[in-house]
Amino acid sequence: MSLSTTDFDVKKAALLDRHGKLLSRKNEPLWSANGIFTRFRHPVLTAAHAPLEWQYDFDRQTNPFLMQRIGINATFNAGAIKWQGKYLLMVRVEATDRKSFFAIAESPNGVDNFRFRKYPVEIPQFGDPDTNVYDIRLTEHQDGWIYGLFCTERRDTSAPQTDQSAALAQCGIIRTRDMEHWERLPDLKTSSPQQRNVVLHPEFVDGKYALYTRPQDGFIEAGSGGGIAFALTECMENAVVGDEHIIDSKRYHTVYEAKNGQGPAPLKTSEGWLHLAHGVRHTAAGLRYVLYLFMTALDDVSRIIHKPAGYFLAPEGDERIGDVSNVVFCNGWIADDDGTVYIYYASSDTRMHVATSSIAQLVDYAKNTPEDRFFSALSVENIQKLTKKNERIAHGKA
Ligand code: M1P
Repeated sequence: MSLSTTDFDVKKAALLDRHGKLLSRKNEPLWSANGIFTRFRHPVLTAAHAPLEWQYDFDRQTNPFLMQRIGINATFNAGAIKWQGKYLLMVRVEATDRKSFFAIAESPNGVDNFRFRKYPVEIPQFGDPDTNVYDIRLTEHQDGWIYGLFCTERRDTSAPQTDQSAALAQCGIIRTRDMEHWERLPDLKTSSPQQRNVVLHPEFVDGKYALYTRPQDGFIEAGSGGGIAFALTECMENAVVGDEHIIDSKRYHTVYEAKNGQGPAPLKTSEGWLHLAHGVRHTAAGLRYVLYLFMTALDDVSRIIHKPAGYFLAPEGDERIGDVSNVVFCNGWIADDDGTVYIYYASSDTRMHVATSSIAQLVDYAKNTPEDRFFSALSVENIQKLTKKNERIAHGKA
């Protein structure tokens, strides 16, 4: 028995009503205990934000029970850009068939009211079709193009037929001038068997395009690779890198001991380039992904000048739970002209959040947070130094 016309219309109205309310829900800043950034009460995007037209056939004849025909599983790991006065997220949307694709969601204020455009982005194919695409980094380059570097994943055909999990990750490249029409360029060529988290630097370096790469041996394990590397290519139309030199390596007993990866394209400040990255460590419960921040020099973008110890932002509360729990990941941030920075991070490969800060706060954090000295006793020294200073202040002796 199908739904009566009235029931069909009532159910459709209820779906539209709930969806409309979710999309127009106001967000609000939460108390910032660390003073470094401000989290917001609600995620900015969830699977439930996906347009209903992507999911339901609203024809009563062909969908008499008004059932969902295409399910959306998650919205996460978004690239970001301010475009024509709006805050745009190029989101990794994952459907229930496990395929990820990109879709652009726009907000007038960067913290709520994100709405997906009518259709997902159509990525032109180049050569071997992409089985899966994800984690795009948008870079407004000095050359006038907006580039999108993303991970393109295909089955590893050297694996036996019995192994249907072996995958090869490489860096796909698209570009646009209007955030509507995309041109596909050949995938980046590197000597690494696997490549993820590749990011284009926004300015030329020695007249070349500069890339942050992440060479790795296996699909999950970084193996002998790992570490954020820096490399140059003559052009983007046929991007090839030879030497990838590691500028920020994985290191024993840190939050990036297993692997790490550059987040979004770095932000230029008067004191250096601000970088956000993710660091991964092993725990008994599996991998834990956190975000950390560092700065590189204006006269050498590959030279780290400040690197606070440990994480900048780690999964908290509900953020800890999702398809891949205990993960935060960021591949998009936006710096406004007034210095406000919108940090778009995903939690547990499931949903998107925003945290706000400012260039001034982030630079202060990078410069004045103690660096990792790699031994417990030295961490204690840092705490003693700060506590003694506060003791002097309390006694009016500072
Ligand atoms: O599941 C956590 C993340 O794992 C991968 O990141 P990385 O290559 O740095 O380990 C990616 O698949 C990423 O999309 C995902 O969020």
